[in-house]
Amino acid sequence: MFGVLATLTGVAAAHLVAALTVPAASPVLVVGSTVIDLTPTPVKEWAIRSFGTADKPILIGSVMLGVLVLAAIAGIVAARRITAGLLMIVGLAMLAGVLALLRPSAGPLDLLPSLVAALVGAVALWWLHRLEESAPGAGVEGAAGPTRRGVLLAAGGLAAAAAVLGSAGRFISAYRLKGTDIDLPTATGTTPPLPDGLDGKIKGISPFRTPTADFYRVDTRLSLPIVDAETWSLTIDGDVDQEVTLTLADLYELEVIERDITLTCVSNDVGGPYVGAARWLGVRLTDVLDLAGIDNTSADQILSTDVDGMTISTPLATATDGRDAMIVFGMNGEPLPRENGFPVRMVVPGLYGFVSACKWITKMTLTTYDDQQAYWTERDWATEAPIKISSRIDTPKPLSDSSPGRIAIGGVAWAQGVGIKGVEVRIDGGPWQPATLGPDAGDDYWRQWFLEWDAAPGQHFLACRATNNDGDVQTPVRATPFPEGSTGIQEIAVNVG
Ligand SMILES: Nc1nc2c(c(=O)[nH]1)N[C@H]1C(S)=C(S)[C@@H](COP(=O)(O)O)O[C@H]1N2
Ligand SMILES: [Mo]
Repeated sequence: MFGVLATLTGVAAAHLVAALTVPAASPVLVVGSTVIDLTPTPVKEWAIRSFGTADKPILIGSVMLGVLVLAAIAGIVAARRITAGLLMIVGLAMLAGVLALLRPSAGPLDLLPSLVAALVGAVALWWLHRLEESAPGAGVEGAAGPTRRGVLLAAGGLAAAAAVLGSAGRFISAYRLKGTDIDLPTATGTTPPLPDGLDGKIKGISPFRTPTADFYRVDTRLSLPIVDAETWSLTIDGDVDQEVTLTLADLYELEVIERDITLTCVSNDVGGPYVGAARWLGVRLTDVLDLAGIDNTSADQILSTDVDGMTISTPLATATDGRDAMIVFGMNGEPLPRENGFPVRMVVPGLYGFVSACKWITKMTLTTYDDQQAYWTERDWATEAPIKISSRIDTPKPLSDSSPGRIAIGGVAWAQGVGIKGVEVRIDGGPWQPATLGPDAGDDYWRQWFLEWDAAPGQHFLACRATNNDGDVQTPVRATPFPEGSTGIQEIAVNVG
C-alpha cells in the first residue's frame, strides 16, 4: 500500500513537471510510447481493431496497472528492508528516464520528470516508512487503531497530493494545448463550394464533409505535441539542389490552394471508421520541393520527419505525378487542430495516411528507400500504398431493429484519384441493385449513396460494393489491413419487425 501511494505521488509530480516542460516525457507516457513502438504489427492491428480509439486509454491504464503492481512489491520489500524498497522505486523511475532519453527527439530536459518521480516517490516511501516505524504498536498485527492515526493521515495526505499534482499537470497540458488560432491566407483561386450532400435527406448517413471534431485520428502519440506556429519551420534537405528552410510566412508566399480530399487509414477494415472527408488549405507539395530543386535528384522517397522525430515515407514519383499533393495548414476553413497536425501536415490524395499524411511535419528529406527507412517501413508495411476502392454502409446499423416498410440503405464510397462511378447493394444474397449516388465533389472525394428498400419483417443481410470510374469493381476477396490495406465487401445483418 505504501509503495503504491508513494509511486502514485511520484508519478503525479512527474506528470506536473512534464506538463511544464516536455509533456511527452511524463514517465507513464514514455513507457506507453515505448510499448507502442515495440509492439509487433499484428498485435497493434488487433488492438486498433478491438479497441478502436480507446486503444490508447487502455494502453495507459495497463501501463499504470503494471507500474502499480511493481510499486506494491517495492512497498512490501520496503517494510522489511527500506533501502531495497527505495532502490526499487528509484530504479523504476530511472528506467522510465532512460526510455525518455531514447525517444527520437529527446533532449536532456526529458530526464527531468523521471528524476522528479524518483525523488518524490522515494521520499514519500521513506516518510511513510519512518512514520510507521515510530508509531506506537508498530509491527503488531491488526493494530490499525487510533495509535496509527498519524500514519493513516499521512497516507491520506499523500493520496490527496497525488490527485492534486496529477490534475494540475493535466490542466496545464490542456492549457498549453490551446491557441492554434493563426491567421490563414485565402486560396489564390476560387474553390467551388462543396455541393449539398445527402445528409439532410438520408438519416444516419455520414455527413458529406466530416465535421473537424469528428475526424478520425490515428497516430503513434500518447500526448499531443505543443508546436509554436511562430517558430515552426519546414526544412527540405537530402538529395536536393539546395537545402531550404521555410517558415509559415514563407509558405503563405506560395500559391495557396484549397481542395476537397478524403483521407483514409490503411488500418481501416472494410466498413470501418478510419476515413474522413475535409477541405484542406495549403500549398502544392511540388511548389515546395521546387524551392529546394529536385530536377537532378536520384531520390525515390520523401522521408518526412515530425517534431518528435517520427518518420513517414512517401513515394516521390507518386506524390509528384500531377495529383493535388499538398502541404496543408488549414482544415475546413480553420487552422489544423493539434490532433490533425498543427501547424502543418502533408496530404496526398490517393495514398493511405501512413505513407503520405505526416502530421506536425518539420522536415522532408529526399532520399531512397535503400538508404533510409521510415517508422512503418521498418515494420514491414508497404511503401507504395494506394488507397483501395471501398464502400461502407452507414445506415441501417449492423444488428439494428427497424420497423417494416420503406427504409433507406445508405453510406459512402471512395476511390481517390479515380472517382466512384457507381455503388450497388445486395439484399439477402439477391442480385446487385444500383444505388443512387449523391453529388460529386471530385475524384479525390468520397460519394454518398442510398437505396430505398421495402423491408419485410425478419432478419436480412445487406451488402454493398463500389465501382470506380475505370470500371474496377470492389473485390469480395478479403485482405487484412497489413501490409497494404483491407479488401472485401461489407455485409451486415439487420432485424425488421
Ligand atoms: N507525425 C505523424 N503523422 C502521422 C501519423 C503519425 O503517427 N505521426 N499517422 C499517420 C496515419 S497512419 C494516418 S491514417 C493519418 C491520420 O491523420 P488524422 O489523424 O488527421 O486523421 O496521419 C498520418 N500522419
Ligand atoms: Mo493510417
